[in-house]
Amino acid sequence: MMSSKIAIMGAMPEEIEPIINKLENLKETAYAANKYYEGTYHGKEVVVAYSKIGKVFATLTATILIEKFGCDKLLFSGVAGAISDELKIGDLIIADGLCQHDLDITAFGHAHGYVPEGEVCVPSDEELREVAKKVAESKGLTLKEGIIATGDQFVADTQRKEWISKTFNADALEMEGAAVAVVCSALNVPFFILRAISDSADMDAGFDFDAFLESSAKISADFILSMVDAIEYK
Ligand code: 3QA
Repeated sequence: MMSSKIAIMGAMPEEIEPIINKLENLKETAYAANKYYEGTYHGKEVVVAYSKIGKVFATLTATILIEKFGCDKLLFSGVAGAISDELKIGDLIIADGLCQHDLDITAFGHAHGYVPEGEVCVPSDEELREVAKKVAESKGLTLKEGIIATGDQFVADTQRKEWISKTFNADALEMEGAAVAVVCSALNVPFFILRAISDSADMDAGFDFDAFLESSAKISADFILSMVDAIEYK
């Protein structure tokens, strides 16, 4: 059996606290103006960090988890704004692909989210998605699978949300997923993005986010820990 080190990443402290609280053999390392938590969960090695908000910080943290800490899988846990009407606060969505809704060189005739040598939509690892579906089944939870749109904006505007919906066919939006996807895909590291809904990216989003960040982050974190249990090393 090959040993493995699983990165677990969030953007905000609230998104990773429920995970760090359950680790054994915890060791904290300060690096690159951030903190990285190495430990074990039921015997499996994990490294946990929150990046801070947005694509740039997410890129930095994902890269460090892989290049400095040697993680060979990355699981992201956090909250998101819902686009799909099917998604209510507390519901879980996994990304089958991630795109950057604020990446725009359309002045040159390119599609939204596209730059040369990039992809509009970066697919997540299929095996990890299968693990997630098994975990959901065993817990009796509904998992939606769809496109997640990422951008450096907290969206609290129905028009912007509608535009993202029709341009990218996205079901949820957040501020880090696509950055993690670009890093992991370039470095050939299987990755998985899970989000629990905290708001609906509309007029009430700011208020809902504050009210549901903690509870939704916990729903996502608990699911991710069950995934760590379910991941089999080969
Ligand atoms: C929002 C967090 C960022 O890491 C992206 C939450 C949930 N709802 C969203 C929405 N639009 C975009 N993203 C999201 N996360 C950071 S702003 C609040 C910071 O409070 C996903 C997400 N509607 C800091 C306290 O001042």
